[in-house]
Amino acid sequence: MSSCKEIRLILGDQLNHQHSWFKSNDTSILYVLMEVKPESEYVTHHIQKIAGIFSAMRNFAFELEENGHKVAYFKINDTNNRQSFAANLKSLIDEHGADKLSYQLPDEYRLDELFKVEFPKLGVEIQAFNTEHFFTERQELKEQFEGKKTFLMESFYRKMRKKHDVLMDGEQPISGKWNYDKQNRNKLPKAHIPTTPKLFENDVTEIVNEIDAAGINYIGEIKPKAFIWPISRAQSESLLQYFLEEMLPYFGQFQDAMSNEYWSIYHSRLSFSINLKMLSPHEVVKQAENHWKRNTDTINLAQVEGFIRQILGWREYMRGIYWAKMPEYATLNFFNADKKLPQFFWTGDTKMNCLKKAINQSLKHGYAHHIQRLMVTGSFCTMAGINPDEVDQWYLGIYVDAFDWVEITNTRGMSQFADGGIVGTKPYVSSASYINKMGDHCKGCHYSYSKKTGEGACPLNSMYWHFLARNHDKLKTNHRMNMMYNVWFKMDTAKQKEILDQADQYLEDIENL
Ligand code: FAD
Ligand code: DLZ
Repeated sequence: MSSCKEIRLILGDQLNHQHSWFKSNDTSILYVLMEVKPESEYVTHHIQKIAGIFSAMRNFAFELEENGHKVAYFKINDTNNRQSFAANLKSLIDEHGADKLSYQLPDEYRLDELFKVEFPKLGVEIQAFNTEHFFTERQELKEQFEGKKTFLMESFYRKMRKKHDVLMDGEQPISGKWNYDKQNRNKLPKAHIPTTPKLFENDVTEIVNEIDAAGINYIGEIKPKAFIWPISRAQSESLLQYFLEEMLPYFGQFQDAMSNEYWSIYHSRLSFSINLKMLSPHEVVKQAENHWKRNTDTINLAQVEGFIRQILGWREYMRGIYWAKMPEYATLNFFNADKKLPQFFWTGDTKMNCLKKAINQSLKHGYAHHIQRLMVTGSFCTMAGINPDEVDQWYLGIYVDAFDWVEITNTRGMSQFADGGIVGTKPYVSSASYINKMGDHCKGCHYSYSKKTGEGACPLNSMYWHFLARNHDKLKTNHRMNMMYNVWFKMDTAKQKEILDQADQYLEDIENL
């Protein structure tokens, strides 16, 4: 039996080669990673998410060993795998006579609490370490907005730009402007063909077979011999380089565009790598800024600012909200929405073309870009009054990048407005005119985007007004909603009734839309 004084736990989303833990080699330290069933089953995950995480964990463990570290790895079907973090750790502590357990702070509240309760029972010294991943500390956002009613992302973002000296000219933003959001709202021009996304062809057959053998329930499709997501730091780095060279010149401009044909347009598809910590947000932001500085003739500031805002701004802001507001945040339901998520979210079988595309590509790739998540599936659920618990379960399961801290703040907060306006200043809901403005989904759709009522009217149109009308009491003091309520109250009552009746009809028959 080899003895190790200290056991260090690494979670499936803590694959950070740059962590100070790995700066030197120490044979009295045993690193441990484990595939355990409860983590695969707290929600029904997409098969690509489970296979991607297990593959990346196995690669990480292999690379640590190659670098001279001692590693224990529990595969999902190993006979000695007790399928729990604490039970597996206990057996390692006993086997090695270790007297200390270290772990990196989990990003998820559930695990953070679990570890605080279970680890002290193991009878060894416990030490928690920072993940050394984020720009901010867990409580930083809370402290910044102490005593304030709202947490404004824009003021947080500007502070971050200054603090980390990103796109700055002294104390001022480069070129004098902080935000180019308004320039980032174009649809794809007619003949425009976006750059092909970089897809890997990883063979994950063995892992998928093991997941099946373990009897883990999952959703979605996978091509096990050509798995498209990056499963190592090297692949993640090459995806980042590809993005900088091929996609960044158009990123901001087409950030909000939607398309029948192109499923990721100019989006980076880096969220899986960043959330697993195979890439650090610092290096992604710095490399984007430096790449822009070297290529100002081909990349304008709006493109790079749009990208950096997502990572230095939104991503850190969402994490800050999570730690400021959990665990209550996971229970918020501002509109008291209580409907069930329609079955077509699991099959893609709907006549609404925008939803069909977004759901089918999510099942196919475990991915949809931000506007699909926010303005297609998200907006539909908000307007239909779906219970946010069900909406959260769907988003947390289906996307390869979905982890509670960033899923729940985006879904329950930004998308469903179930937090009553902590993350967003107004609900993100849209009628068909927005969908039609930003892409080509409405062309060839079973429904007509220009009709509010009657045969073939797009359900989104009447649902939009139904949502506003039934939630007037909750939204009437929100100044950002004034314009839309003015339009609604100027409509004659017969027209209003026709629209509400149409929406009622659609909502009653929601499974068949
Ligand atoms: P890009 O468009 O290329 O953006 C670059 C990077 O910016 C992303 O990789 C991501 O790290 C970061 N980013 C962009 N927007 C956000 C945001 N709103 N919050 C946090 N980070 C952001 N993101 C997740 O990582 N996990 C989730 O579970 C998740 N769930 C979401 C659910 C809903 C309802 C909505 C509206 C958004 C959600 N997002 C989530 C945010 C965003 O949609 C994804 O980060 C993005 O689509 C990932 O694709 P990408 O890497 O191509 O992003
Ligand atoms: C999502 C996930 C899955 C499916 N499996 C594992 C696992 O077997 N072992 C592990 O350490 N982590 C896994 N994860 C990630 C965790 O469930 C959890 O979401 C993150 O660690 C929270 O930040």
